[in-house]
Amino acid sequence: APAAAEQVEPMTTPEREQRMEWWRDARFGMFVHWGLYSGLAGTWEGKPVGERGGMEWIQYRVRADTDTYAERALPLSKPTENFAEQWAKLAKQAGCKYLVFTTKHHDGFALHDSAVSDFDAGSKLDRDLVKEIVDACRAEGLRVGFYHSVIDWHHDQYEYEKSNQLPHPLKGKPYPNGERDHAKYQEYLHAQVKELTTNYGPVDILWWDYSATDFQGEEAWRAFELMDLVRNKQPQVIMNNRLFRIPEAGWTSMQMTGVAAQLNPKYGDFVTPEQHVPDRGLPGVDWETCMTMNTTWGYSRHDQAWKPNDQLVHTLIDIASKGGNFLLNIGPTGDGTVPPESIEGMQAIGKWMETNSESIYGTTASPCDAPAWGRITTKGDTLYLHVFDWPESGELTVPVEATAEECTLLADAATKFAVSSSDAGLTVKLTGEAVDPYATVLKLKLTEPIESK
Ligand code: H79
Repeated sequence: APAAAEQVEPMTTPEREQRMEWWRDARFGMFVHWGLYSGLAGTWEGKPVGERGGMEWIQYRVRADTDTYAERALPLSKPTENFAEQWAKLAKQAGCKYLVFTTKHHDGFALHDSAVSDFDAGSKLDRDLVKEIVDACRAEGLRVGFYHSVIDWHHDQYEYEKSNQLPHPLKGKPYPNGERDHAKYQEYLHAQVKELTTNYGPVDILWWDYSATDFQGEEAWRAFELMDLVRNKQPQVIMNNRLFRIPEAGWTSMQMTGVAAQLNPKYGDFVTPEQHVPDRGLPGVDWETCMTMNTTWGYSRHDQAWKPNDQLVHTLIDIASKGGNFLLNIGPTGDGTVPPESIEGMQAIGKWMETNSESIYGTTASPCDAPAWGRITTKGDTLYLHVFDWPESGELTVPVEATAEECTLLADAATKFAVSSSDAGLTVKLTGEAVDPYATVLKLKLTEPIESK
């Protein structure tokens, strides 16, 4: 955690506070990685490219040029007629309030029907997959976000030797067609983003990915102009800060350690720790952990390292107890089918949410450090006690200075527990057993509202 002296008041505006409201209440979203890599399924020339991680990076991992990659991947990319409906229904069932999907990943293949490219679903699949997905989300009442890669391995003017840090399948090899003019790539990037923010109705989130410390912001993407373009088309949109990778942008774009604990909205509305949950949140900094259910974002038939359901539920609760959002990924196959393990995991969360979502939606961080028995979320004068380990002693201590009004089971308001107070805080006297295999939630009503930490 940063030193106290580094902590400064976050900068914000009433407009920003207003547009962040739904997102802060939502707490839970579904991420979807689907692209040409999905059909390849982590396999190249009949062999697994690896067991773990990053199969949406398969083109890079085998160092394929874009023609070879596309030639092999395209025949394997055939979304079913109702694939988008399946995704949206699953998100809804899981209790997600929003869905963020890849409009373009690093391989450069655009899922919409783009007038400025022929490396897109319109040209190659005769479909507008962005429209199909957006329509499906709206039909389920979900907010919708566009993940858009600013890195592009397909565009012939993308200057891949500019950064030492950003990988590219052709890195170290000469440019196939001589000189490059990165400004032309920037034009193309802006043009596609203009299409995406003009032709599909309201867009709730722009999820940029990603920058390196040696290639970012203005130089790499004409970032401020790009953000302005989006904001002008979509005044309510919120954006992450991955167009940048500088200390002034607050917490770094992927990890949340090592820089000043400030998020300047000039660089984005929220920060995005990837594949990890921070030890604690920071007041006034909006953050969202994105995570996979196995180890890869894009589908791989070789990755079976699925996280167990209790871990998924606990992670959602842990994040909420620290004031963050959880963006949990699925990687559908080439025809858009969601892996059965992902369906199971999402449904397990959904089942838990059916009874307990009141303790997640619209809550803020815990008023105290995480106790050994579980996690706490806050809503005004109410604490939600998420009991991961039902204590043998029959007692739960909540280390807060407060007075209790009553404590009930969230799943059954008729079940009440006695609460006593001492120097250690409030102690709940439990009766019976845990009513949920993952987390039993108690609703502890206080006599006064309490502050989140
Ligand atoms: O879209 C997902 C990832 O592809 C992208 N962001 C999420 C949301 C991303 N994750 N990590 N990175 C980008 C940074 C790059 C990591 C790498 Fe690797 C380590 C690139 C090369 C080595 C992972 C492992 C990818 C290939 C091997």
